[in-house]
Amino acid sequence: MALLFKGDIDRGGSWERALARHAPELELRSWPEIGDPAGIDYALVWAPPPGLLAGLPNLKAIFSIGAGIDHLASDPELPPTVPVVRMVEPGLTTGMTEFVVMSVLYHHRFMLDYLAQQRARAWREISQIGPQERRVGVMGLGVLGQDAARRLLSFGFPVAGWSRSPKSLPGVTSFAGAEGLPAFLGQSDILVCLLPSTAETRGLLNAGTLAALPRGAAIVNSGRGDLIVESDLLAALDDGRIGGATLDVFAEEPLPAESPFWDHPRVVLTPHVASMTIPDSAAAAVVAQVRRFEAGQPLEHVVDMARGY
Ligand code: NDP
Ligand code: OXD
Repeated sequence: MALLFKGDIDRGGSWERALARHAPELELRSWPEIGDPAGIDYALVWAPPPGLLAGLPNLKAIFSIGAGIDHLASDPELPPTVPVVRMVEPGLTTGMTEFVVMSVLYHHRFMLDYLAQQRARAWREISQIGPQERRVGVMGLGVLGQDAARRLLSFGFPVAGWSRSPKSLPGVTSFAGAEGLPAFLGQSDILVCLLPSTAETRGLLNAGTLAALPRGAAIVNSGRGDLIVESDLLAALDDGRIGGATLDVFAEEPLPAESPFWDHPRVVLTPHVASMTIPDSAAAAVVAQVRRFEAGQPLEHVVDMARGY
């Protein structure tokens, strides 16, 4: 049984070692040395060149190295009948929860203001408010959003979530669908975006929806850059309607050198590193899925390509 691997060159070695440790029986073919395409059963990929997967006639499943699958959906030749599985693994989930908790605490504790004061050599206290007075809204209550929401609750923040279908998560107020969006936004002092990029979510945060947030709200976007209309966010940051933003993802990546986000005083930015798939725990998850599938059981976390996630 052979698995094609096409990931990031720098971490290829760690993946090879992890896959060999978890499944010594699996023949690993690292792109571009793919050998006989007809002998490949599974693919584990990030941003494969368009057409690569279409050229594998006996492919049984495609595993995305990331939780997002937009890097696959953009391939016009993606084989339509081969299941696509998104990445769900504990390392990726833990990393995202760390990033979200860190970012929410950063805004909650006025760190953007203190950084500005530090640069101005100003020694001035800002009155602190308790977590119970800071309402956090998590957009996207999937695997990552639910884990982050649970951890945020443990700090004492009132936490709400917004998703396509209603959720019952202990302690988390659930809002769902287009009809639930205005009320959800209206009570999010810190808005965390953990939605996938789909036809329905692209541009969801625009001048109109940003205006529904409480004045001075902060935004943490670690979902996808195209969820936000960036020019609308900049305008809202410039006039103070949005008090600050932590941005890990952008419509264009790498972020162009001329982007005003780079040196905006109310923005913290990171280069799409909110979380990373950890080769060891991810290899264990992929190998478990392959074994399950080979034993005739269904794959988990299969993407509905028509829905986009
Ligand atoms: P899931 O598929 O588990 O969850 C997606 C969530 O989004 C679900 O709650 C879903 O609702 C909700 N959703 C999707 N479309 C809509 C819609 N139109 N309206 C309302 N809610 C919607 O994904 P994950 O939690 O695993 O990952 C989320 C995203 O995080 C990834 O797609 C990726 O883009 C991003 N990501 C970013 C990383 C980074 O480093 N910056 C790292 C990893 C992931 P429902 O539950 O009702 O289906
Ligand atoms: C992603 C990931 O989807 O890194 O961005 O998992």
